[in-house]
This record gives sequence, C-alpha cells and structure tokens, in this order.
Amino acid sequence: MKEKIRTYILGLGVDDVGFAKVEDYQSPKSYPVANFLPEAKTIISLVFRELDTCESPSTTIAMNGRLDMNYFQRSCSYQINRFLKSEFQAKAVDMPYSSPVEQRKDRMGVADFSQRHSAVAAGLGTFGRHNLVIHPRFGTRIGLTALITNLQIEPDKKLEHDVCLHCDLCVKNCPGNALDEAGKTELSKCIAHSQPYGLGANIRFWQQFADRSPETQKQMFADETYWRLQQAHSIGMQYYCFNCMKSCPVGVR
Ligand code: B12
Ligand code: SF4
Ligand code: SF4
Repeated sequence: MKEKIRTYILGLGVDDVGFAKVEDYQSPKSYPVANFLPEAKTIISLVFRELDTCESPSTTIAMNGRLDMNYFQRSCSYQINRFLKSEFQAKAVDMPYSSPVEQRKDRMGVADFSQRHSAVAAGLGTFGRHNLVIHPRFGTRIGLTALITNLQIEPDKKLEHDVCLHCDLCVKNCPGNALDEAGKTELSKCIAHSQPYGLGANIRFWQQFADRSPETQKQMFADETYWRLQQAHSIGMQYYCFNCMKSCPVGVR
C-alpha cells in the first residue's frame, strides 16, 4: 500500500513525500491531530520545490511564483485525498498550507497544524538556523502541505543528520533582524518586512482614514498604499521578503 501511494503522489509531480505516525508529530503549540480527524493514524507530508521565481528582484514576480506553487499544492492534495478514498476506502483530511487558519487572539502566529513539525516527523528535513525546514536535496526552497488519514502506513525514518550548515547567511540577510535569537522567529519584526500590507497595516490605514477630512480620504484612496492593501486583501497574503529562503545555500544548484 505504501509504495502504491508514494508512486501515485510522486507521479503527480510532488517533489517528495514522507509518512509519519501521528504520535511522532510533536508540535506542542499546535492542536492535537485528533482535532482534525479523530481516527487519524498517519500523516502524509508533501514537499514542493519553490522555483527560482523566489529569487526575482521583483517581489511581485516572486509572489506570483509562490501562488503558482500554492495552486498546484491544493490541486495535488485534493487528488491524493480522492485517490486514498477510491483505492483504499480511506478517510483523509487536507491540512492548510497557510490559510485558512483559526483566528484567535491567544494564538497569534500559530496555525492549527504545523507543516514544519510534520515534515520533520516524516523524515523530510530538519529545522535550520532560520527556523524553516531544510530538505537534504532541495534545501530551504520548499513549500509544505500534508494530509492526515486513518490508514495505518509504515512511517519513514527521521533524518539523523543536521542539514543546516550553520553559515548564518539567513541571519545576516534578514532585513528585520527577526532571526537574531536562535530558535525563535520574531513575528512582528518579520511581518514588518515580509507582509507590510497585512492585517496590521490594514487596521492602521482605516484608523487614519476615520480621522481625516473627506478631501484627504479621497487622496488616501488614490494612493498606492491603499491599492497594495486592496491587492493583499483580495488575493490573499502578499509576501515582500523571501530572503531567509533564498539566501540559504543548501541544495541550490
Ligand atoms: C504563522 C506562520 C508564519 C508567521 C510566524 C512564524 C512562526 N513563529 O512560526 C510569520 C508571518 C512570521 C511567517 C514567516 C515566514 N514564513 Co511562515 N508560516 C506560518 C504558518 C502558517 C504557521 C506556523 C506555526 O504554526 N508556528 C507556530 C509553532 C508551530 O511553531 P513553534 O513551535 O513556535 O516553533 C518555532 C521555533 O520554536 C522554531 N523551532 C521549533 N522547533 C525547532 C527545532 C529546532 C532544531 C530549531 C532550530 C527551531 C525550532 O521554529 C518555529 C519558528 O519560530 C506555517 C504553515 C503551517 N501551517 O505550518 C508557515 C510556514 C512555516 N511559513 C513558511 C515560510 C516560507 C515563511 C517565510 C519565508 C515567508 C515567505 N516569504 O514565504 C517567513 C520565514 C520566517 C522564518 N524564518 O521563520 C513555510 C516554511 C517552509 C519551510 N521550508 O520550512 C511554511 C511551512 C508554509 C508552508 N506551508 O510551506 N510564517
Ligand atoms: S521572511 Fe524576511 S524578514 Fe522574515 S525572517 Fe525571513 S528574511 Fe527575515
Ligand atoms: S543559511 Fe546557513 S545557517 Fe541559515 S539555515 Fe541555511 S545553512 Fe543554516
């Protein structure tokens, strides 16, 4: 069964796949896997290569490459779920790449399910100095998704060697100094650079808007800031920084 599933998944164009026992997924801040599928036994973790688009000096183009990957990831998750059902009468749920995420004040920056901890449990990589997962062949330039199923599938072995080279290039190239403390990404410092038109910026815009005269309000709508906020709001998260991904030398050819 495992090889049949692996072959199907890789045949879709997924770059790598790993299997983990639910008990081996250890992400203390995330919810227990049973919250998503009470009869869950196995996590199937998927790796997708983030292509050279992420290096583009244009952040618009880098973001466009991310969206291409995200659409492909969604399509693969859906097809894999259908395959598990039709071939093995399995129950499975697809876990989000990023959003939707439960919105709670006491869980800022914590998703329902951690894709990184899942990938590490499934033997697909290790945490690097930048707190991202590094795949031994593809390096940091990967996107992660996962499915959870009630099928009992033999787990893959966790990686025993550290894939990070400890060169600190990610730390040096972080424009927000968000990685200065080892083992921690400072959320607000990262967001200021990576999502300058996210929720915080949106709130600030509307607070200022409320205090302005009708004439200034008209000007605010004609300003690029509003257009960028509107784009982020309509398309979804718009990243403006990929430095920790693109500066990591592991797996880059
Ligand atoms: C919320 C979120 C963010 C937040 C907060 C990050 C955070 N503190 O975890 C912000 C907005 C800052 C963010 C930024 C980025 N993100 Co983000 N993010 C997420 C999301 C949606 C949830 C993460 C989460 O729940 N974290 C909270 C808990 C689970 O983490 P934690 O227990 O606190 O662990 C932290 C540390 O303790 C450390 N850590 C934990 N165990 C260990 C063990 C060792 C040995 C080490 C060294 C560190 C370490 O890592 C964590 C980082 O702070 C995930 C998708 C998902 N659902 O998993 C994507 C995800 C983590 N993001 C991703 C990416 C690519 C980015 C960015 C590069 C943005 C971009 N341009 O794409 C930056 C990189 C920032 C960085 N270097 O850490 C990818 C990572 C891919 C990879 N190669 O690992 C993910 C997995 C999305 C995906 N599906 O592919 N992100
Ligand atoms: S995404 Fe940019 S700002 Fe955020 S941690 Fe990585 S390099 Fe720093
Ligand atoms: S840039 Fe260097 S220190 Fe940072 S994660 Fe990659 S290999 Fe590790």
